[in-house]
Amino acid sequence: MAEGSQICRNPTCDVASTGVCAQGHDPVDSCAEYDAEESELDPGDDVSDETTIVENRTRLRSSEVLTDADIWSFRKSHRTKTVSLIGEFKTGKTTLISGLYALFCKGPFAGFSFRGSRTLTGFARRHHLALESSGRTIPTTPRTSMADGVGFFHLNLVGDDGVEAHLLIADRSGEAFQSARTNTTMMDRLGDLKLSDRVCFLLDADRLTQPDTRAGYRREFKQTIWALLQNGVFKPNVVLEVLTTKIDKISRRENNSDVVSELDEYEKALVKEFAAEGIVVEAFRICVLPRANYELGLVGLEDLMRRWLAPTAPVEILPLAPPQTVRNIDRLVEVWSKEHTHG
Ligand SMILES: Nc1nc2c(ncn2[C@@H]2O[C@H](COP(=O)(O)OP(=O)(O)O)[C@@H](O)[C@H]2O)c(=O)[nH]1
Ligand SMILES: [Mg+2]
Repeated sequence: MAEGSQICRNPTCDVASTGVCAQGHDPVDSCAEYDAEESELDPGDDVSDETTIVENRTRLRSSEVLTDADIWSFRKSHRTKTVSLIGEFKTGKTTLISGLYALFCKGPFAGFSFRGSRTLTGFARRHHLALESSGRTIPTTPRTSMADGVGFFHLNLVGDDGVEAHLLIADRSGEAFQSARTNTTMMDRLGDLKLSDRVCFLLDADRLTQPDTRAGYRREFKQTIWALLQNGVFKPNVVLEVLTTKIDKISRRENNSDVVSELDEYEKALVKEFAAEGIVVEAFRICVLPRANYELGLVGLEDLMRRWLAPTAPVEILPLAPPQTVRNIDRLVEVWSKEHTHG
């Protein structure tokens, strides 16, 4: 208690030292003589103790894969590029994601260096299963099940020019797309695709060229893209690409050149079919786990990274000037737009 403090107007009351009111009022501040303003019996002490505890706590993120809900707030506070991988199960989506993570673990790649990630555990979980040290005889990644929904992996990278980039890669179960192709009510469950700046349709080179799977797979692959486009699941300026995976598998076949030209033809026909409807789709090839042909090594990943992180043209946000204006004031938007573009 500070010296000279006077919390009770009654000079005979010792409330300041004993906390007991001479007139027996309880609580003490219900006494008319008691001056709460001068009181040093600070009821806020408890609260400030709590505050100290809160300040000393560190919030740990789980660093598992992000959900739709997490990325809404993430995208509001960071400039991000979102890439969605679409492909039936076992086309190599998860392998591609863990392969990219592994490359950035080693060092700078495709003009970018690793700066951080919100999904390190998620990456590590997928990656360790793709390595020999996991105890498996062949490298593989866990199968993503439909119940898992969509999961986003995050990479925070910095370019050689010092520019920071946030990449979100969406991995979703293959079953979700298979069901969406045949049952359009499932499209509602693919709402996250509206966030994607780029969508990659993964085409399994092996399944495409095996005599027993060839016909059905070719048809279904195209149908999936058409079904998604016709149901308007993408945002208007989305970039679409077909990514042929596992090209090591076809490079080792006996009739190798025939198979490669078969793939060539399919890719070209696909690009042409969509172009005829005014839809730009480009085709690229990758190999992430060249276990059918180790000499081939990794294919297409450096270009893929540069492509995915390439700066996009700024979105036109200026309002359109109203047509045929009579009054000068109605032409202000047009005047400002010109100043903005020329200035
Ligand atoms: N030979 C070869 N196998 C691959 C390649 N990429 C993925 N795989 C294999 O294909 C299988 C399915 O891959 P996964 O990434 O789990 O497919 P997802 O279901 O689309 O996520 C796994 O056994 C992988 O090891 C590749 O480039 N070459
Ligand atoms: Mg998977």
